[in-house]
Amino acid sequence: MSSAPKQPKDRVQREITRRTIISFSVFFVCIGVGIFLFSKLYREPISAGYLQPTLRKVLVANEKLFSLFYSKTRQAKAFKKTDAVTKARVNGGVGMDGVLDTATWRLKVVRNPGDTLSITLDELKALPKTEVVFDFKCVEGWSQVTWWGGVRFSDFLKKYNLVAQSGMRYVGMITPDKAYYVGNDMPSMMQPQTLLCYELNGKPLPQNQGYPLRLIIPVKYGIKHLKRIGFMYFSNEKPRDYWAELGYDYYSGL
Ligand SMILES: Nc1nc2c(c(=O)[nH]1)N[C@H]1C(S)=C(S)[C@@H](COP(=O)(O)O)O[C@H]1N2
Ligand SMILES: [Mo]
Repeated sequence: MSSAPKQPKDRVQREITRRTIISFSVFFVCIGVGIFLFSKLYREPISAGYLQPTLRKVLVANEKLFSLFYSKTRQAKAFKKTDAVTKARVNGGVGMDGVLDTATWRLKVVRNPGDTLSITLDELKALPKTEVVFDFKCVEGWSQVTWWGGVRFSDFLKKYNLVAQSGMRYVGMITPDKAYYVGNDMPSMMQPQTLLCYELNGKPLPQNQGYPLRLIIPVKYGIKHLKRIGFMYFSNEKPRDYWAELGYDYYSGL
């Protein structure tokens, strides 16, 4: 009789011990697996693009997922002109050395191999103008509402008989000195807010913000908005991309 109440207590104690052992085992196995995977990733040779292949695979998977949910009608939130800052921040000066002179500048567009268009700023300004006010976001962590004007990329394609080229997967752009270059997917380029832009706050672009012509592509981070366009081409392969080659996400969508 006297030992009867002890039995359930022992059982409870044994059960607690058993569960504690299981918990700690699971805990240590998890840590072990974590350390193993991390050291495997850490030792992985870094190939093209300054990134471990496994991490690169994660970026590519993300890109596929984003593209899946992307619709042609998706647009960046539009703001009023009065919401825009009067002094837009300047960031990034690769390919922007010296002062650009539009007496000699031409937008070179490779329509087909051996068929390159050469377009002046006045010719671009003669096309219908579109204005866009949106929240410009830089991967470095700042954003500001800015007001831009120029010709819609899709309008530009129609006017210059480049509609067949819009069937290709990418558009590549390069500065005149070839130091900065980006690639953008065609659905993002054809989005109605994407501009070949020549105005900021209703005035010609300042030199350091891409005079005479820059890309404004509101569904992408700032790195994709190439300033001072010199060359444009169309491709089914991913065009070379300055920041993607330094490890950033190629798609860089918002
Ligand atoms: N030619 C050129 N274009 C560029 C860059 C650059 O370094 N060179 N930097 C990019 C980055 S990182 C950002 S955030 C935006 C900044 O545009 P802004 O100077 O008009 O603010 O330009 C993009 N376009
Ligand atoms: Mo940026």
